[in-house]
Amino acid sequence: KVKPAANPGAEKPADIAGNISYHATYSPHFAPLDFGPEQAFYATAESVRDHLIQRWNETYLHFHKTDPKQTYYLSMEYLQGRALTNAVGNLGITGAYAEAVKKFGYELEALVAEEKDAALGNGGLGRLASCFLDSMATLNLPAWGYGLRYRYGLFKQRISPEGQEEYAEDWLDKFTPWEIPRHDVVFPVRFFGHVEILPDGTRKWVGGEVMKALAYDVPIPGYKTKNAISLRLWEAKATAEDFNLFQFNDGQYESSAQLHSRAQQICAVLYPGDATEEGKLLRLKQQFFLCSASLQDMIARFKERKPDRASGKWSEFPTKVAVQMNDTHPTLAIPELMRLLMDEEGLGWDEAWDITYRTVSYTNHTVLPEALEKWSQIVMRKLLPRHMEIIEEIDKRFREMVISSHKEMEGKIDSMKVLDSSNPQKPVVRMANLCVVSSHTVNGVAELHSNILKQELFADYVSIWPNKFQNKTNGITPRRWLKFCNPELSEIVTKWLKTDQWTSNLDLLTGLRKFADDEKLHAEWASAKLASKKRLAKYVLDVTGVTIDPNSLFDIQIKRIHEYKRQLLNILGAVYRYKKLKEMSAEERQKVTPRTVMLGGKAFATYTNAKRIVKLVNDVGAVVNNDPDVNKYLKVVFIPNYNVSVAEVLIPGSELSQHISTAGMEASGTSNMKFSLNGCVIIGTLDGANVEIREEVGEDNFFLFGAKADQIAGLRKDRENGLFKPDPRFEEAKQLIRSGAFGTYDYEPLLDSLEGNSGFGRGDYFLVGYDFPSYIDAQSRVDEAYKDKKKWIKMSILNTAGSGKFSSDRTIAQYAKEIWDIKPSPIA
Ligand code: DL6
Repeated sequence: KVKPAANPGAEKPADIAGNISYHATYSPHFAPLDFGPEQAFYATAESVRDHLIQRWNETYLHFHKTDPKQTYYLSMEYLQGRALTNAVGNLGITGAYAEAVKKFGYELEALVAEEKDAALGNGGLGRLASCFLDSMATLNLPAWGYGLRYRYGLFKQRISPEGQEEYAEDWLDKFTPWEIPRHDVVFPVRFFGHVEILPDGTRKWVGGEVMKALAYDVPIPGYKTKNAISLRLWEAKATAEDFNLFQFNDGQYESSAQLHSRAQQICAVLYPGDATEEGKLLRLKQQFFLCSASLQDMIARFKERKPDRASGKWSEFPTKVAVQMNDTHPTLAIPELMRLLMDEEGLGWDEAWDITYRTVSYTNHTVLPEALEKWSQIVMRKLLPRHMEIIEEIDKRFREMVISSHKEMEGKIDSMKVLDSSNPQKPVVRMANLCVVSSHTVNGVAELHSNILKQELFADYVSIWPNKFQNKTNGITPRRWLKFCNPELSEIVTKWLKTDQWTSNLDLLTGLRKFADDEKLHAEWASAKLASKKRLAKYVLDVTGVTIDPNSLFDIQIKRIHEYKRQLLNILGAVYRYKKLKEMSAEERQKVTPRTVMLGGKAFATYTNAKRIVKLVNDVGAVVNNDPDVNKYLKVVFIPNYNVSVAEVLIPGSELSQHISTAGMEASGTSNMKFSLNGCVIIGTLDGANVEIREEVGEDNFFLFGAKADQIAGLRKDRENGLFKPDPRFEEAKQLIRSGAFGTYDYEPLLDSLEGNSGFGRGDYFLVGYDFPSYIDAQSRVDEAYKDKKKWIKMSILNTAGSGKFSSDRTIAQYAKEIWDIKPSPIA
């Protein structure tokens, strides 16, 4: 075997090729004669993995010796995407690997495309977690991620004449080269059972079913550093003892392996449907499985680093361990840490509570009421009887504390308490309340969102804990989202800044501002953008069969399909544009700015209106794109199966992107940051991080429209009182759809949601009608601005120049300092 060099940067392409050959020959997966692109990808990835393992081990040993305080990020979602480009890029060995694979007749880009996306997440929350890991490693922070190893990632979306169809995304179909199964890291996780009181009065959770949590480590290399951290993913397993050999030999195959099949269900899919009681139970099991395995692992490591801790230095725990809960999904970490400390380690309530409170912190990612998790107390008691006891005690003590120390808040206890039993048939645990009550810090993810948390959602708690609430505006990793996905633009940035340091100090981008009028830069910028647009046009042709013109304005909205994100506003705008184009003479049309509107995103399988929106976009596209009168001036394309690697093609090629949620509803958004960083101008509302992006890039370089967050409640009231007068242009757009111009599918339920003054599924809750006229006006300003190429390119440059704040390095440095109290610890 050709060993990987200790310093990967110094490795010669010939040695790398030898190492790839080794993996191609001895890897158990391939016949030696068959070295097609897929096999070449796996062998190359395994060769890169050797470096990652070396660094992972060195980092682990370094942390073991130096025993720093370490953060553990608990998240049910990670949207890692592809790893090869990122790995060689962060290790600084892209050129050497590109040369090495040429020896086998391959281009590195072609091999990269063989990799399946690791889509263990749903949207922004999961991608944020992945960007955070990249920054934690890059900043040399002692920090790890914990998640679940879902067998099937987020579903694959196909578009049929009926609309969106969902298929299992089989990222583990063959295997993933990036994970290391850790048969040495296994913990038991119990479900069901009952609580026993032991003779000494302590309580013990016993019985029920016990599964094994087996760790898989995914090494995360930092950029330009030797440090590599871990994303530790858990898989549920049953043991040989759980296999009933007698039943099997008796032909009872299914019942002989019941626990095995229940274990498989736990990590089968992300967000199993929760319409049924079984589905709800499975989701709760998943959440607990993540929390229990991760906490046992943290405690084991805490003891491993200083063996004398095993005999009781528990007060040190919060000085060595920080646990960040990514939204409420890992809330069970709170009662599980309490249980482990009390029932397994023998601590009393007060000490266990003090440790837990000082250890855990919580990030809120949404104010949408339907997304604030509530779990049935009945289900919780059945699945986790000891945890339910602990939650009851936390709730009781919280209420007592309010009455004894904050008498003035007594009247608010009902909405603040953790347990809501107001409906005796359906008593629930409010997970966000449990998080707020039990965490030392709670943060929102953009200034506006954090203010809404403090002033509305969690306002009552602020008077009890004025210093508990913080803001940590989200960020994105500039490595994946500019350097690697847009090499043309990133070379220009490096050339004009005369340094590539911006990749780890994104604030340096402000240095571009002084060249914003430079014609030479304009020419280079425009040519890089055109190259990315051409690549995108080819991609669109490949996946949809639609030809788009790289000289038209590329206008993109990509995100989960949701009514609050208002893809419906976008498509109604496109319908209105189509109608106006149809009404124009051929001469008039020639003055119009040609535009290609692209939308992409997945609708949750049971979210009917979101699926109707997907269908509408596709139907509008089918008519517009085939209408010879207008298709030189307008195309509407739905990009299927939007995921991280698709975003890496779309974002560099974008010129305008839409972030148009109803103000106050999008906690932050992170694709807005990716677009702006890539020199794309935003059309958007004053919502989430849009507010801060506009401040940074300048008002003139952002197309603003729509109601403000503090107007929304009043506007909804006005509407209920019949005071809303729809703009005729809005009526025209809806009418054209109703006329059947885009087919005979029943769009009425969707359009009806925009009508009426109130009522279930009616009354235009998301204020599409109210914002429509200002949206159309803003789009006209876009058309005018795009005609002035100089002006547009300057806007584009100033967007990139103003993106420094939105690096996840900045965000993570703030978490490290202001919440976790951890410090960089680079390997020497
Ligand atoms: O913080 C990451 C991301 C934000 O950028 C989005 O604005 C927000 O919608 C998302 N939140 C969630 C949580 N559930 N919901 N809805 O995904 O977090």
